[in-house]
Amino acid sequence: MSSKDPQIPGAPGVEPPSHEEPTEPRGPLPPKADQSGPETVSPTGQETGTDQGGVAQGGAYLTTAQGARLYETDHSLKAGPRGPVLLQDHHLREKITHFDHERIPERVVHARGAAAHGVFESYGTATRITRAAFLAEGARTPVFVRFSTVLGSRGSADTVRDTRGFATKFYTDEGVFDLVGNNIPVFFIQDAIKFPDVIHAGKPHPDREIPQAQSAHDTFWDFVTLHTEATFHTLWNMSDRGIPRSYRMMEGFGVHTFRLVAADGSTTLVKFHWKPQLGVHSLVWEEAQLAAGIDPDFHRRDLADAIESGAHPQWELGVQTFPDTEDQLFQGIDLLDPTKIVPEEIAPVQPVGLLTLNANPSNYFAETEQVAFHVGNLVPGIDVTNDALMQGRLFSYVDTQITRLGGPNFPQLPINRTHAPVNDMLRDGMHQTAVHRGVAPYRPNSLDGGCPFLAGADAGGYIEAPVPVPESRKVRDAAASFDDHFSQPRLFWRSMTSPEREHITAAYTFELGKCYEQAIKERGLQVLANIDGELCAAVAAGLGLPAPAPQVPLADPEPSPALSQLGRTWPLDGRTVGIVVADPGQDTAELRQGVHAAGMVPLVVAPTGGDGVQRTFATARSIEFDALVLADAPEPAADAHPVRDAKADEDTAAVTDLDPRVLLLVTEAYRHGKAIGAVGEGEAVLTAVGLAAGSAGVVSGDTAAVLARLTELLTAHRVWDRFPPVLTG
Ligand code: HDE
Repeated sequence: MSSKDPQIPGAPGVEPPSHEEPTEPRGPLPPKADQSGPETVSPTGQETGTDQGGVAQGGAYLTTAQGARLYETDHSLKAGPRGPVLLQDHHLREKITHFDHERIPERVVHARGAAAHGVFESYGTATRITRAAFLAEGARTPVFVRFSTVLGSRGSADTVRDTRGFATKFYTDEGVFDLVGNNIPVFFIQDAIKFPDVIHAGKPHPDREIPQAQSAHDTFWDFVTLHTEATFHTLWNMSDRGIPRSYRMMEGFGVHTFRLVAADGSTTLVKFHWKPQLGVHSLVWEEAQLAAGIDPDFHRRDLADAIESGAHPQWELGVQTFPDTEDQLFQGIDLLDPTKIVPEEIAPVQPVGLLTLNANPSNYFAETEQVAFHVGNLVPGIDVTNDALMQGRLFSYVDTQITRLGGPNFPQLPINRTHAPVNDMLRDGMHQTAVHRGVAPYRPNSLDGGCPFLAGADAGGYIEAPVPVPESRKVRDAAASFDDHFSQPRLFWRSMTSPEREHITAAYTFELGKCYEQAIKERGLQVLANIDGELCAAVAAGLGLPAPAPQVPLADPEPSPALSQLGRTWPLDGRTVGIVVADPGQDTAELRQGVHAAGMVPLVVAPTGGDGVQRTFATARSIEFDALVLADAPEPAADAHPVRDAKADEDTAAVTDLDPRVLLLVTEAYRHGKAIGAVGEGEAVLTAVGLAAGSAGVVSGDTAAVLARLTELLTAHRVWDRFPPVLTG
């Protein structure tokens, strides 16, 4: 046997291989704590035995898919070491063939996402209006939540300007309930038949497939300026809501009006809201753009890191309730029009339960990618309305999932399995994994003893609310109230604070400025003129175009303060504070402990790596931090300080001595409205950057004083005084 012949360990005359891999097989790794998927229950209610303790492999040895143990997997079977590969190499063909088919189609929209497991605890406050068991007092329901962007493909950046999906799967005892919502409470269109139009307009141009995950291009603005029912959703996108700071800091909305059904059969119309305990916060645009390049996984990482560090994000589920009247209007607002909100000041959001995300998925593909949500996954006590957008969605989700997940049996995938017993008569099909018993998958039958039986309301059957259908005639049309496209955008604009208006103005100026077609820019300005003259004039000035006059009467709506993200204070769980040190060996214990004690995450940033250093000047960038602390310099390492030699008493400009990466870190943090603190010698950095202590949100002093002030500043998310009012408002 030549030295090039395959070495079969244990074969007669073959020495064990001498390389550094372990020679004794190890058992599979134990599953990570608290990270298992939903219960492994087959559609027939039996244990499937496919869950092997959270690891892919069930045994110690590498095997084929059929379980035969393999002695080698690095070389194809050849006719001699330099000869051709043999067709009979089944292991080669199995390995390559499976790899060739590893990818499934990405979602046609919402392709880019991140998800987490959690629990929903009901307060019991909704029992008067719904019989849904998971909303009964004290009910605890496992959930899986997937957040997403809409336009980008699977590998696109997280922080692009876009709507975010917020889809929740409740594994209730009465079956799966999916609340497939967004972080924006209105939609671009009033009827699902236009969904292909708005998505084709938003997706990259079909000729060059650019731009990726962006709305700042001609086809998007062509559509939304011609089709003015999109105005309100577009305005939300151009506001700070389009660039959330974190998935943990977004509101969620069911968008449509749903119908709740109580035990006595009475019905109530509701809109669902998710309210984040951490408040609603956003990036600033430059930060979002930087993050798209520096850390395209910014939101995905933030969610996973926060959960892993124990900062479990929470949202309250709430409902706005409306009487189920024949006209389905509430104070003149058409509840069937998904381009309208009902201001919270006239219909308060009433909390009904608490969602906590407490475990990361253990396998992205099996869970986040294969999860399939559907607006039609309803439980007794929750019903749909005649909203034409919702009605189209009731068709679309299963349809698209049949293609994406390769057939009709995707409800059997572990992440999609209900936790309620399943006794359906759906049979066979691609990827069927259940071994159904019995001979009579039909009703009525006598051969299976007449089973399964039907369940009336008393036995928890899902019974559609017997609401009257309006008497009318067939039309392709909508109610006249759907024609008002501008009064609620104006309400939104007038509810914004000064920095929020600035951001909106800058966003429109950027997005329309990226369009090539003059006619589209002009139409964009016309839409803005119909919202507000000052907004239109500011964007027109930025584009270098005249501001048109409004084409509709401009109303004077009562502002809705609930729409603004500013003006309150919020908890700091999971916020990150960068501690910039001059020396990797520097003692930062007091600072780190202080940051930890405030529920935040300290990240030490040093010139080079070292013990206790999480980021170096080469790897750190301001986007990662909510605040910066410039730590005291250790004695006598003045020459290793970020300001290598402040030379305060010499003419040399101190800034030239500052490490340029620290200069960038501090100036970006300042520009993005982040709190900055300097302890002791750290103040020299402020001087070198040209920031006086006492500038808005810049503090100095001893460790305790700096931490106390930073913590206070952070509760408002950003230092809003750094964004001076430009518009008169
Ligand atoms: Fe979706 N939407 N959508 N959508 N949607 C999908 O289903 C659709 C709409 C939303 O994390 C698709 O499995 C139509 C509104 C989320 O897996 C598809 C219309 C809202 C997600 C689909 C809408 C949403 C989707 C693509 C009517 C907020 C991601 C992949 C115009 C209330 C769920 C898939 C996840 C996904 C159709 C509009 C939310 C094609 C026809 C309004 C969060 O079925």
